[in-house]
Amino acid sequence: MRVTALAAHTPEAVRAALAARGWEAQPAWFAATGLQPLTILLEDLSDAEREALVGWAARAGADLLTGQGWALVGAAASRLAPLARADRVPPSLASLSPALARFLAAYAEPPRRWAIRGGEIPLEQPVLIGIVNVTPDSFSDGGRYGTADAAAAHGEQLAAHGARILDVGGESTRPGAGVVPAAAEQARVVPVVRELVRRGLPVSVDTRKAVVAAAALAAGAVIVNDVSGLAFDPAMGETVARSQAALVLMHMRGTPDTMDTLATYRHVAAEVAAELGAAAERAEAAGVARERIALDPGFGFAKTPEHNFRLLDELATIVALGYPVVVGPSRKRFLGAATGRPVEDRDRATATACALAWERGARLFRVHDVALAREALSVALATRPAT
Ligand code: PMM
Repeated sequence: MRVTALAAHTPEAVRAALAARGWEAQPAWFAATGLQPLTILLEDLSDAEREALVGWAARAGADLLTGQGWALVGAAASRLAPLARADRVPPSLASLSPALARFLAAYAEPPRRWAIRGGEIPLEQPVLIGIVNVTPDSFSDGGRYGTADAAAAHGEQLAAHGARILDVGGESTRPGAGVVPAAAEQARVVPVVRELVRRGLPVSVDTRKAVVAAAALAAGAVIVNDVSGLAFDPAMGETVARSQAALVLMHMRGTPDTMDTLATYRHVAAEVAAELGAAAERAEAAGVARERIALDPGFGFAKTPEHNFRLLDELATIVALGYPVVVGPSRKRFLGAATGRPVEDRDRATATACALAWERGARLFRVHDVALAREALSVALATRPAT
């Protein structure tokens, strides 16, 4: 007998093994996704739920590690699936079905498009978001594009390098930065948005403030990128909903001047996923359609380098929420911690982080050096096409 260990971290190896042995494409893919091992973490479990879970795991042949109020369940996706079905789940475990059903659906059918105002962005290929900062003090490129014309020309160059979206920001969010008054921020971003829109480029506005977002949307922006995840301005959700713009909800805690003291997590991936899930619920409650929402783990915001690396490795936990995932590692401090490179020499590290993030399910990449990230992502795409 000959024994080969397959690369079972994705269904691809099993699909290919079945295809090589004569299976048709469709059944091979379904069988491969069913065989895929998954692990779910259940928290806030009552004693009765935990007991029911122990019984179920023994019957289903699932692996279970459990403690007070929590359980880790590991099994093939096909074994976990009955727990997501109202007609199959034991009654005492019914409360876990809706979340598990969403997770399994996101895993089997990840979003293939992101709806933006007036159109949609396909997600089969990496989507590059070029950074156009019009701030005098951004940590990596502050003060370089002081006039609307210079900023727009820079944006146009990023588009020529492959940026599908240009993200215009007028308020630095580097650690310790204070709030820029809305009028000043608006005066910085609106002329640049207008100029980029005039040149036919899709624009996202990077702001936490509803009035700035509204002014940028009136000037033709199609996406709002809110680094506070709707936590800063209570009017933001409705402003975005009214305009039918798309919304990026980024994770952070506190504000840029307090966030470094709030980088305290027991289990960073689970906590960031829970907080982003709550932000998405707030956005939907404010009227933003689910298909217009994208999530971003917020590298560098209320996170130590170790937290950022853990999150990058465990990005699939955020992807499992079922929304398109954006990442913005560009030139950030944690990349300096790994490479020893100063901020102006972190574009290769950024491109590498993007490739790793693609492999874990991210689809949109907010970067300064679009050409380099695109090159790294083309290798990642060839290795792992979007499912
Ligand atoms: N990072 C910065 C600003 N805006 N938006 C999203 N969605 N994700 C990010 O990671 C992010 C962001 C800070 O970086 P910059 O000063 O270089 O723009």
